[in-house]
This record gives sequence, structure tokens and C-alpha cells, in this order.
Amino acid sequence: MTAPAEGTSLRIGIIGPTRIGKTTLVNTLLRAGETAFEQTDVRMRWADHMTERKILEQRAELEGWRLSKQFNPGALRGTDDAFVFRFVLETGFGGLSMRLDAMDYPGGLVNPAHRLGREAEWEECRAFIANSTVLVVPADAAMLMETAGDENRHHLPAILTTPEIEDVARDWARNRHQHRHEPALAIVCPVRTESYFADNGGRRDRSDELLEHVREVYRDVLKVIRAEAPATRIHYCPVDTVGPVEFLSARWLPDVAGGHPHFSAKYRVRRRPDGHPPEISTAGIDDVLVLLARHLIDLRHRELDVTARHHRTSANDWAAQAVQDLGAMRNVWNTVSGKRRKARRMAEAKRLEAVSAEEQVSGLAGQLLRLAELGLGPRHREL
Ligand SMILES: Nc1nc2c(ncn2[C@@H]2O[C@H](COP(=O)(O)OP(=O)(O)OP(=O)(O)O)[C@@H](O)[C@H]2O)c(=O)[nH]1
Ligand SMILES: [Mg+2]
Repeated sequence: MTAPAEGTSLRIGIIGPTRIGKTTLVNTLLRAGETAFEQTDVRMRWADHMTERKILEQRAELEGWRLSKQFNPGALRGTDDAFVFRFVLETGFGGLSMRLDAMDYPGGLVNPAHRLGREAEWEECRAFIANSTVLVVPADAAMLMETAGDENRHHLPAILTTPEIEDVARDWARNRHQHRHEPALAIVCPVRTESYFADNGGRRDRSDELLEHVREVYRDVLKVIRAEAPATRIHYCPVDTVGPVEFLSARWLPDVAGGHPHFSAKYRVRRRPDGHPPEISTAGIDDVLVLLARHLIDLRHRELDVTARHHRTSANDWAAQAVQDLGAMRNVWNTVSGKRRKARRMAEAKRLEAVSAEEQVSGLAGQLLRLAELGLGPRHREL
């Protein structure tokens, strides 16, 4: 089991190039985690002050957009240094919680041409991702959709760093395959999907097209996960992290250093029909949250089940020793020397430990059932 002992953390590995939306996704996840799952009491919250600070910084930027009515989906600052977001997932049962870490880093590190002098930093991030329980791959929906039929589309693998993502996904999948008794979870998350769904203020539903583009552009990433860890469940969860914005136009900007051109998209703000200022309105993020919560609680459930069985066997063994018939002489000796008393005491202690672990196992099973009943939204697919 790689599910952690007390005090250690489960990991979420996010792999994607610069400006794809990694930091925004982590922030959106936490914001959703604070309020989602009302029926289950499952919650996700920050676990340390540095994480709280990062989350509040991005929230302040988003609030600034709201107040100035200037939504600018390219304007949030990029990440300068690798940073581990630390979360707590409260299972909603008996005060049982799990620690969760997600590594965020400047996406420029993924591209070998942009990481000169920062190789050690990247190796650390790469190792974190490879050893993660869950792999998350954000994808830029606007870039996938708006470059279809464009002569510059052949730059997508270089811009989206899909070959580098494939390498990291291979390491992750090999690692998961070594723990194949555990379920393995990968989530592909297209972001900037506001213009391609009609469920969050958008006018047109182009979700089928988006799915096809993701399958096409990330084909080799999906292939390598399936080849190296065939039991992995690969989920597809498109997410709007902003909401009231609409793709307007895009152009290709030449690279000053002579590299591939850059895709630059413009968005307009959707006004609300009642004339009020637009509000941030996320969509699709609850699916990611439900999948993560189910997966992680499932891991803890399995781990506790093993512990409960172990305590139960041990309790039975001690109980058997307490009444074992070893012949008249040794029976008397074991009673006089206190051996039988000790065996009875141990049997009782182990029985209590088994009962407590069994209660937790059945409590978590109940939570898993409730999470399953919550279901997943209409945006979700399994790949
Ligand atoms: N409209 C819209 N904009 C998004 C979405 N997700 C991210 N963005 C914007 O895309 C820009 C880049 O997002 P980041 O989260 O900073 O990207 P990153 O992958 O962390 O980038 P680096 O830190 O450079 O690696 C930000 O200005 C976000 O506001 C989305 O779902 N919808
Ligand atoms: Mg970032």
C-alpha cells in the first residue's frame, strides 16, 4: 500500500506547460472543496499558512477582476518557484482526515529549452509527479479548438509540451503499475472551456468537438498510460475556472528568440442578462473533486481494512492462546504464571483495536457510497 501512514501525505501530480492553468486549477479545486459535498461532510481545506497565503493571493486577483469588471484570462501572474500546496481532505467520518499535497511549479520547467540552470528544480518536480497517487493533466481548450484547420497547428506539441508530458506520464504509470493492487487515477482537465459548453452562460455546445481534439492531441499521453498501467481509470473533466468569458479571437505572435510562434487568445466578458456585473462562475470542478475524494477515501478504506483484519486475526490468536488445552500440568502452569491472563488481556486489547478499525472501515464505506450517489456531472467522460 502506498496509502500513507499517519503524518504522511498523498500526492497529486499536475503536469503541464507554462500558462496552461495549473495554479488556477489547484485554487479552483480548493475553493470548490470548502463548500462541496454538503450531504457527505467531506471537505477539502488548506493545511498550512503558506498554502492559505497562495490561495488568498489568487483569490484577491480574481476579486480584483470582479470589482474592476475587467476579466482578463491571461492576466494572472505565472508561478516563479516550485511550491507544494498542502491540503487536508476531511473524510466526513469520525474526524478522520487525510493530508494531500499538490506540487505547483513554473510550467516553463517542463520544456528543456526553458529550464537551463534549473534542472535540479525540475528533477524534484518530476520525481514528485512520478510518485503521485493521482495524475492531473490540464489542457487548453481554446488552443485545441481554435487552431483546428490552422497551418500553425503543427506547433501544438511544442507549445503544449505533449512529448514531455508523455515522458512524465510514463514514469507515473510505471510507478502505479508497481502498486497495481491499488486503483490508479488519471484526470485530463481541459480548462478555458467557457466557449464550448452551453451550461455556464455559453451559447453553443461544442463539447463533442473538444473531446475529439483532446483525444487527438493527447493521443500518445493516453496511450502510454494505458500501455504502462492498464488498470488506470482515465477520466475527462472539462473545467471553467472563470465563467463569464467568451473566446473572441486569436493570433499567432512570433517568438523574439526565433522559437515557435505563440498562440495568443482574446476573450470578451459576457454581460449578465440583468445588466449586473459578471461573477466568477466555475463549472466542472466538482467532478474533479468527487473523483479525488472517492479515490483517496477508497485508498484509506482499503488500508484500514487490512489493518482491521490484522487486528481481528491477532485478537483471535490471543483468545485461542488464553483457552488452549496444553495438558493438565502446563495448563496449571500457564494459569499460575499469568500467561493465560496476559493472553486474555491481549485478546481484549486487539479486539478493541479491531472494533475501532472496523467502525472506521464501515464509516468510510458509507462515505464512499454517498460520494458514488452524488454522481458525476454531464461534462464528465471516461476516456
Ligand atoms: N477563461 C479562463 N481562463 C483560465 C482558465 N484557467 C486558467 N485561466 C487563465 O490562464 C492564465 C494562466 O493560468 P495559470 O493557472 O497561471 O497557469 P500556470 O499553468 O500555473 O502557469 P505557470 O505558472 O506559468 O506554469 C491565468 O491568467 C488564468 O486566469 C479557465 O478555465 N478559463
Ligand atoms: Mg502557475
